[in-house]
Amino acid sequence: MKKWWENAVIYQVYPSSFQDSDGDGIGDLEGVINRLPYIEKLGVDVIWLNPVYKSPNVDNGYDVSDYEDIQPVFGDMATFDRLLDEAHKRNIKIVMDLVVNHSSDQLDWFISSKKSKDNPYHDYYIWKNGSPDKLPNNWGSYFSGPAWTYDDKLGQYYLHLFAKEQPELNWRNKAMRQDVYKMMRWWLDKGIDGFRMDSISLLDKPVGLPDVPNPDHAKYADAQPIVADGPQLGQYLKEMNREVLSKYDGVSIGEMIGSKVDDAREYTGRDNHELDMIFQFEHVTLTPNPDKRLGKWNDERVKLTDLKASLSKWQYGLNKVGWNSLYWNNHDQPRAVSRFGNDSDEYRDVSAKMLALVLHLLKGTPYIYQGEELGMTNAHNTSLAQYRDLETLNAYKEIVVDEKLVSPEKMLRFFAEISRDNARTPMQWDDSEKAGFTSGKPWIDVNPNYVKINAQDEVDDPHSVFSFYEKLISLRHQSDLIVYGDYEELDPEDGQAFCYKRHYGTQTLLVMSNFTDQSLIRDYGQASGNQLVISNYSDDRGTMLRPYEAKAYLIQR
Ligand code: TEU
Repeated sequence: MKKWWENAVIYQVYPSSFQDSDGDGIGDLEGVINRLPYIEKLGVDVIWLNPVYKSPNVDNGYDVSDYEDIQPVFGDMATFDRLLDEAHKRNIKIVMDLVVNHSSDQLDWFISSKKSKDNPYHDYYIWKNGSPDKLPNNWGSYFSGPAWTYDDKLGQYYLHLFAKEQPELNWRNKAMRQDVYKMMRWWLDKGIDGFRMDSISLLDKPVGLPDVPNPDHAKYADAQPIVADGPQLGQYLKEMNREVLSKYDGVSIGEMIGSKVDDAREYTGRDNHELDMIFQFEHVTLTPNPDKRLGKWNDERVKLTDLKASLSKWQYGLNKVGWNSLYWNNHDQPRAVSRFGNDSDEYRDVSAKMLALVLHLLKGTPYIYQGEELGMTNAHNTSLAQYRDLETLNAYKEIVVDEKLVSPEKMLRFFAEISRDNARTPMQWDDSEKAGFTSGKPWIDVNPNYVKINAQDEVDDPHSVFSFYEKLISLRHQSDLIVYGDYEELDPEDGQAFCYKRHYGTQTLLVMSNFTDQSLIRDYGQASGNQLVISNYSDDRGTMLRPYEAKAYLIQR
């Protein structure tokens, strides 16, 4: 049976950076409402809203201190209800971000939990007896430093895989899980259309919380290999599905850092009744620094053959037994046109369209991260003062200041390539001051290239990146071949072009793309009288692929 989200396209709104309506320099819900006509014109079906819950904002809202109230800087619940209503009027669904691998340390559950060891909420979190000078194990945080913080009063440590203000929830505790399910129902009963589930692959920590064996790191070990995809995770997801998700027609999307294809076949397998689809991280973590102590901080460009191999593995791996989320960008990843394309003046437009075509003609549900549809680029920051993200700032302190592993200049080069802040610069609406994002001082610098790259210039330009995304979305909405066709990669060893086919009944779609600034010749029989469906060039040169040229042909067998 077909599911509504199989031919949907999802637009990700990072509220802080989308549209400010009250001049405080921070985006808000009223701003999202004001921009619904823009989102509607793009033609997407769903908005995934990053967290807007009450939060101390240590990690830009991924530290929730009240799951059933709105962060005042974003507005109030009445405004959220109006956003939901206005979106539904436009046939746009709203998916919320569910952050239940951890909470804020300001959530009442944690405030109670740390009152005493026998408090009913104590076991909602993960505590270990210990002394101030001996950590329970060698685990490190994604945001630098140890994954443990000591509470003097209790004489215990609590676990946090992210910031110390984000204590891990204990999913072995049934009462805690029931409270999460109750909260989920509260939102679904309001009429939201599903959840993107943050860090959900990390819920089931290994029994005994053992050390990571043979850690490569200087000080703290990367716990992900022994935490992600724990043996109980499937049971928790089945229980969540049974008790909540199965009772609604919403979509469930797991953010599953560390998950492999076999794990995903379980999580998204239709008959397993767990999740509908997942975000996997393989294609966006292909170039970790060879020095493990530096983790992801690197400025090496990915090899196309590695990128293709990863995408193909997931296309083949989930074909007919699961479902992929298709993405290049989100609020944690650098801008794709800078990372995988070419953001020079000469090639930014055409390479942004090439990346869009390659992604949107794959099998799965495509995601567009705000500004991607304009061809927005990395920030190209030159100073540490321009960064806001704690992951970036903590890494600088640990790697450059404390450990002195690399120079400030080198670390700033790494940040310019892959800091999460590259995706968090304000939406570029027009060429007025601050790009029309705010009338105040933006919380993070607007990318100076807004004068050339902005929605006002693109929305009505039939040759713009925006219009190209509109075409791709419209194509998906009218084509079972694009939604359901089987994937076949062509020439995996080709390090310059990414070409593949999609097969559905008697129809075949041939997709060809050039990832380089050179002209190539690639002949897959496309020229013999087949219908050119879409191209990022205005004419067709048959077997020639010009710089960053991408096109698709319908081949009737
Ligand atoms: O991220 C999960 C995650 O592990 C990575 O994306 C991580 O944020 C980092 O970028 C890896 O280098 C989710 C949210 O998307 C992220 O914004 C939050 O900071 C994180 O969880 C904690 O809630």
